[in-house]
Amino acid sequence: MRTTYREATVDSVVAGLEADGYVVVEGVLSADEVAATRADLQSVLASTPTGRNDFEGFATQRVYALFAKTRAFDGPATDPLLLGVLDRVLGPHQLSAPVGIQIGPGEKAQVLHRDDSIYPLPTPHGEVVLNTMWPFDDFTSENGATRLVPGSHRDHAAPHESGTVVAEMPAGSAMFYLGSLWHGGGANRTDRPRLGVILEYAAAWLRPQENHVLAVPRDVVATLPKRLQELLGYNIYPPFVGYVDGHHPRRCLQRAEPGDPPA
Ligand SMILES: O=C(O)CCC(=O)C(=O)O
Repeated sequence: MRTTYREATVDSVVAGLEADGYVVVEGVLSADEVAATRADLQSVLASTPTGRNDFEGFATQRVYALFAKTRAFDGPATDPLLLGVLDRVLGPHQLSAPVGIQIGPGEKAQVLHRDDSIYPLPTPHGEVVLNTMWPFDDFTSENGATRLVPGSHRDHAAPHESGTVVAEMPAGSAMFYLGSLWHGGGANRTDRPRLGVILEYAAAWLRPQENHVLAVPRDVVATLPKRLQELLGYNIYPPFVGYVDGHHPRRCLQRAEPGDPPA
């Protein structure tokens, strides 16, 4: 399904995810926001190595620990449409893998995979992962746009390459896709890199892919909005999974002031 940010609702995005496993929402970020984020990411990419294996891509750069390196995704990660869809699809949730992905010229297509296959859960199971891809170049079939297998969230057998569609979309879009949907990065047959960022979320009772509590310095997290702090691990899964010394982990971000209740 394809829609616009102006028209999209939580209901329409959830319905599209149930039907196809993915939804492209165009016009989430303005041209100015795309340009500013791109510039910020380029300075991070200047010192980011290329991948170490076929999955990362030997001609692809990946920016891990994203929230330690840029403030450009504080807003997108807590976008109200996104949080509403996450509540419906996953229930209590957290950031799992926020990663910048710049696919360089000459990169081969990535193997098709499901993002939730890293968790050893019996299949079928309810959705435990929801991913979003944010393009900062127009994604085309030539420059490495993500390939998806529509409907494959209902069929856990590995699909054939011939079932893929290419998620062409303009910079400033956000593509939602279920963790159970088969997909992979595309081959870049152009002479320019393709820049996108994934903000991947998981159910709050799972271990996130990246350990944000170690990846993002605590004094940085202390300056962020409360919802983002929670998404970065300073939260509990009710009733108390994730406590610290018997208390809510939010307390670790609070500086002790005279008169504070004892920890
Ligand atoms: O870069 C892309 O288009 C998708 C990458 C991906 O699916 C992954 O690395 O898990």
